[in-house]
Amino acid sequence: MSNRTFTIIKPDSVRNGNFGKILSRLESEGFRVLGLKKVNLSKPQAESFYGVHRERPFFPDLVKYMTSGTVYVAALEKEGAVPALRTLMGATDPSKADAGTIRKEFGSSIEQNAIHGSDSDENAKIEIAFFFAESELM
Ligand code: FUP
Repeated sequence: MSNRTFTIIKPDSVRNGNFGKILSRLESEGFRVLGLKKVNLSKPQAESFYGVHRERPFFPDLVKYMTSGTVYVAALEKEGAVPALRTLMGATDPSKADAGTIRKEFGSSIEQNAIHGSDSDENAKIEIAFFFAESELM
């Protein structure tokens, strides 16, 4: 199992002033930040990042939302990072997420759900490489 995962602190979190709180939560749960960038995603970047969902009805709105404001992207390290972050994030729909999860605390809808986390080691590697050169991770 890899020790790396990838996260996006999404536009609603940044707009609502929750970036620092979410980062603090990640750190207190034992994630180390290997790389961090403040980014405004372009439409092609958002379309490509969420390419697996291209045919889904929510795709245009998802792209519009993800390009609606600044995000922070980060590469994180922790033992069993992928499942650890998925558990900490909670279910995609914040109303269905467990108490104490980031999405329950900070998300407002299935679209504006505060945070992204990779769903497999393979995708974590792809998503980290989407935003970071290996030399930028430390
Ligand atoms: P997750 O891995 O929990 O982020 O969820 P998915 O990969 O299934 O979905 C990716 C993103 O698409 C979600 F974060 C939000 C968006 N989405 C919707 O807007 N509507 C849906 O019905 C499902 C997902």
